[in-house]
Amino acid sequence: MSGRDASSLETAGSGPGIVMYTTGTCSYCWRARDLLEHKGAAFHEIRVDKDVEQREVMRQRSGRRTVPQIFIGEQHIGGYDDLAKLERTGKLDPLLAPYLKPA
Ligand SMILES: N[C@@H](CCC(=O)N[C@@H](CS)C(=O)NCC(=O)O)C(=O)O
Repeated sequence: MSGRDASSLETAGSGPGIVMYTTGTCSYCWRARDLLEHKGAAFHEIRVDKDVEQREVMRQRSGRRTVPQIFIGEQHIGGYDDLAKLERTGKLDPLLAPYLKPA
């Protein structure tokens, strides 16, 4: 396993941040990226199509094989559908609050 798995992606004072495992050609990844950008959230993207070790890290962490897989802090959110459901039900904003980019 590489030394730069997501658990090492600390940002000052805010834990591991938002991590999204993606590939370059995945439409669900584009939608998830758009939603997080629209919200003004800072996130780190890990391209598992370019890094097979990170694909394995994603599988181990999430128990899933599809992309995207999104983590907010230590919490596994799931894919785009799961992210969108949080948004629809008003639960996303509180989760993103610690990770908003400065205005
Ligand atoms: N319901 C999932 C669907 C994700 C999905 O189907 N992703 C495709 C790429 S766009 C994928 O990973 N396909 C590979 C596979 O199914 O193993 C979500 O909303 O994230």
